[in-house]
Amino acid sequence: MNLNKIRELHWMMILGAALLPAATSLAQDAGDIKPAPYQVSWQDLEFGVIIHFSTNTFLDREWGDGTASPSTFNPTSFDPEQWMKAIRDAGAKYVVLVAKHHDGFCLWPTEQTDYSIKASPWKNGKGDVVGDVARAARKYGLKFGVYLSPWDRHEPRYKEGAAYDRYYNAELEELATRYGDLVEFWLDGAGSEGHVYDFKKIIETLRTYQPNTVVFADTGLFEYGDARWVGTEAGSVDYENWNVIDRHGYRRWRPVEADTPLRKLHWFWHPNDEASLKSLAELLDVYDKTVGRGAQLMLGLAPDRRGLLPDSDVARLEEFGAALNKRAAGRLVAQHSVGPGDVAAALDGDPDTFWSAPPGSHHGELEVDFEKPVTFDHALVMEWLNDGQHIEKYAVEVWNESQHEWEPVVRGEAIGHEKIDAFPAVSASRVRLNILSSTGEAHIREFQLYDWSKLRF
Ligand code: FUL
Repeated sequence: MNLNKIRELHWMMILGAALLPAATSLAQDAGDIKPAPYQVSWQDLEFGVIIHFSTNTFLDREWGDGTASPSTFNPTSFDPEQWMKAIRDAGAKYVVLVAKHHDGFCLWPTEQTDYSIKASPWKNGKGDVVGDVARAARKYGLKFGVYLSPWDRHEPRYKEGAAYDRYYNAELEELATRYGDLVEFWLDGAGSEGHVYDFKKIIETLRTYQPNTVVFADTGLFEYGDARWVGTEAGSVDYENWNVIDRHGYRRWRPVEADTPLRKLHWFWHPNDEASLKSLAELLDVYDKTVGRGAQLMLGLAPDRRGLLPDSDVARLEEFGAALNKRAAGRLVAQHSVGPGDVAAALDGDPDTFWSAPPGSHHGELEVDFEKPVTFDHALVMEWLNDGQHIEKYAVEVWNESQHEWEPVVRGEAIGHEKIDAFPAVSASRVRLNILSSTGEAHIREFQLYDWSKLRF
């Protein structure tokens, strides 16, 4: 999404308003709002990638105008398994492929237009990028989804509302029926200023075939989406990140996905562009400001004209995955845990088990004790969200032996799927997560401490 997008979406929202149900009839209290099971599963994936590879790759462009000849699309060594190995090694769990970008060129052999790989020289027009990428992703244990740009600068019917809606729906139907389960469907509003789409029908089409796909959409379209755009491409989410948002009295569970490209500002591959590759330190910072703030990280990757991820990008993805693994392996394991209920379930490194504060409680403490003082500078907390996001204020505190009191090292409000807090290194043998306020009893999947600043990658 580009920076004009918020303005564009504002327009879409206004123009699309006639298609929306009356918002007030759907209002609910935030406290009652829980995720759908498919949203919970998707949030557990934490980190995905979005792949841009089309005529733009061959023309050194970011936004094609729809006039590129299909003959420009001709990768010499297309190998999506090479992409998937690097993606898996980075630690990502799912892949969204841009099946059609704004230029309208389709990467699968669609029956809806001639403007597709069928008209390209690649595999003599007999190829199917979407099918090959879907297969490769699953082979590497990654879930698969698609992006289908509503804005279409090639298709003449784009100027005619209803005819284009039928065209777009037919494209979506092909994608939703030919390529197995789709983990996510990216509905991108860029370029759509002044255009009215029948989003109700579009999402109904998707849902007919794909009941569990998470629909990503801008906040302006959030009646139709399951997850929301963060509003920038910087790879950063607000420190206090809530899953339930309220817009004009309409409250829903809409977790954030933050998309940011591996090469700064570039979604497609460009020649002589290695300098824009994000450093490992930048990627770790992005991770901590997205996944570490309870959001989904969507990292943009761009295969080159060979149809391969460049060696530099592969190496950076491997470094990133190795660094994440090294950080995770450094968890300080407590010797004892104190508190009501099964505290050990929050310390065992297994997010499928969790500790619960006493039923109906609005605060609680989860204490861990070490035999000798440990030094740490990061805390990681994961909330079990199936019953809603309950925690609204918390502190991580250390026991000060000489003063005989608990001292906070960090205070915050939202935890959500995962919260990573950084603070100056501190040494203590008793540490606790103090849940100062929660709307219902707190559920903690993990409470972990790390000493990351001394790690070298
Ligand atoms: C944006 C598009 O305009 C960019 O080209 C890219 O596809 C990005 C992921 O979304 O809105």
